[in-house]
Amino acid sequence: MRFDVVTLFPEIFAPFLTTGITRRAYSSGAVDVHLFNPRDVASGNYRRVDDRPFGGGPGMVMMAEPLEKTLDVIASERGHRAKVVLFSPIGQRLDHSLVQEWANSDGAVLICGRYEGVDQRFIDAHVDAQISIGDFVLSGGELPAMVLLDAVARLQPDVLGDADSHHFDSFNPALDGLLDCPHYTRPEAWAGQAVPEVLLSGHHINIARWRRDQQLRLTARHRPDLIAAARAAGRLTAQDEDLLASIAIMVG
Ligand code: 9D3
Repeated sequence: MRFDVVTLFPEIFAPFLTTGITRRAYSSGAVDVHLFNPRDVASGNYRRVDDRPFGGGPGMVMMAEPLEKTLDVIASERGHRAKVVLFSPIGQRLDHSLVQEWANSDGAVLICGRYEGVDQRFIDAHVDAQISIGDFVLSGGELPAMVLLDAVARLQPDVLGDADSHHFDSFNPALDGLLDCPHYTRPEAWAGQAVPEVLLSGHHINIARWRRDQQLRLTARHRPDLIAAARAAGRLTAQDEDLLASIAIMVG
């Protein structure tokens, strides 16, 4: 798949694309990322990409023209017009199911807004979808674009060391939509704290049950909405329900 990222700050993507377990996905072209700076196609001596808002108010607005010219450059490279995504605080909230949809796609053009926003006429003319990563204010769409690319890249076959680690991720339906259990590694004792006995026992059935119980406890405490969703989807066993009932008794 191919993602074309439109950003005034392409240089902040370089270390992200060449570091960590996702590097292979980018360098192999499984997730082919191309960067475009609208300033490169902006006109005039000053190559303006932003201007003051009509009607007044604080901050600047990204101009439609340099963004549209950038889409033209991308379309001629690709040989067709791809879907255009704008990262914006008013967008649809990113979650696992949306990541999965983009991971199954052949890519898109990702537009990173800066300043107060983008001229609405460009959005009306060219933007197919808007995505937000949550209800907090960032200074632009670059981090959200990297968030989507990272989440998509790690879903590619052969990206994770253990070929199917992501089958066990929280929020993946394969983990029944529960939070992950705690993890421990060497040494067996650290800062006066031992590793839970069962993990050292070699008893795989007991280990699996302990991990499942931990998942249920953590999820019940921190994300009761996910317990309700797992139950509604028929993903909880009778044994799971017994464990949850025993927690409820302890609590109240
Ligand atoms: C005062 C109105 N602000 C809206 C909350 C203006 C504004 C602030 C920050 C407009 C754009 C931005 C820059 N943010 C993004 O481009 C952005 C974003 C975010 O701020 N939070 C979560 N997801 C995203 S996706 C893009």
